[in-house]
Amino acid sequence: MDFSALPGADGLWHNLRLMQTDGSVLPGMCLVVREGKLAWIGLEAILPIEHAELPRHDGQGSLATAGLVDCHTHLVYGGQRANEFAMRLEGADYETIARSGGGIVSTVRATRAASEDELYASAAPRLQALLDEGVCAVEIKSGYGLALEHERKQLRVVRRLGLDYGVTVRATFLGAHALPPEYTDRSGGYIDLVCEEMLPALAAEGLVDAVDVFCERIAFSLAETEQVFRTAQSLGLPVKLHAEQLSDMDGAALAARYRALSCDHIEHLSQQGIDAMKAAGTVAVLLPGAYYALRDTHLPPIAALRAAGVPMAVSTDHNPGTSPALSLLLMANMACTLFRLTVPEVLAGITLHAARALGIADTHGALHLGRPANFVLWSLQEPSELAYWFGQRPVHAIVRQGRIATS
Ligand code: DI6
Ligand code: FE
Repeated sequence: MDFSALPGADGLWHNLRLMQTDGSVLPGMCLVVREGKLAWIGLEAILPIEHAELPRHDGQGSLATAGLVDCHTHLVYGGQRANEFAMRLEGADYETIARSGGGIVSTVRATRAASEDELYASAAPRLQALLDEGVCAVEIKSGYGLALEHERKQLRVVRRLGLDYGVTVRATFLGAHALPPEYTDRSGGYIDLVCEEMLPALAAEGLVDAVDVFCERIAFSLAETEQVFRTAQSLGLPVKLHAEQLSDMDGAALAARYRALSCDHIEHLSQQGIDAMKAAGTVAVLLPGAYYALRDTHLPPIAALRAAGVPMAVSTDHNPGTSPALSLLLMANMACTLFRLTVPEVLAGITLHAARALGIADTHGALHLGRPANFVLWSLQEPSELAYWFGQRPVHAIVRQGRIATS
């Protein structure tokens, strides 16, 4: 993919119905793009004269929104795990499979065996699928290498994807995702390696934008999580957490003490965790794909999060084990159907709040003057249709980083 070969989006995008942040729609709107940035937003009827002669792109009455943001993915990995899907159908559960050498560690074997180019080649079409649905910023985690050279290999692929596809990519180091086989029963030793060697080296190479940990009884303890957070803090990197997915580990409260950008999964989040997240401004990232694929029945505490005013984001959590999903709009539908998010909540959850969960809300997740042009025109009548249809791709046009990226 050569992003720089795509046509520029400079010009007057008119005949739009623009979705506002509260979910309402303004007809007769236009967006002016100059040098790849939003230079004017408003009613066509009062378009300033200096923009009147620009080349025109007729939106044909389509619904315009900010580009979507997928704030939690594990998009770069080797192999796939359909065998575990089959095993779960025969009665095995995720934790049992993980403890018997399958699960994350089996993807680690496949990722270690793959070259950088092979990882790139398998991840690229997955990224393209997200982009084709209007995603303009995406987070991609490491965590299937679990050794310096293999985590580096994953993160280099993440950076290359961002450059080649002209999409904002945030690279999150998830070295503390699972215990690699060579450290069996030596989890303290592995966390020392993560903190003393892997994270400092990868951060120095400019490969890391944030740091995540899987804090869980099949992964890392609260104390180990804190050790990683302290290292991240000393390197000036923001943290996030896979928190309370399978059990309440009190991880969210710890993450909030480190001013985490987000706590993700959170099916078993307590009121104490919610209060701590609210006080710290931490975003709750909901991952209905994993909830669905694991046939989880323990709902995240949506009503309590709503009552506390914790911002909620929704993401694919694309990964080969628990969420082989490549549609953020399907996740939006599932967040409504399974978790009972309202339409305005879910629309903010795949735009504004997802951008906050990545620390990029000053450039993504909403349309504002001066920002790089990232927007989607949808062949839809009203915003609720974004969450209502599933299995459709109602895209009319995509402008990503100032270029027309519609395939
Ligand atoms: N939680 C998840 O949902 C993914 N990682 C994590 O910590 C699952 C990763 C996998 O099973 O490969
Ligand atoms: Fe995840």
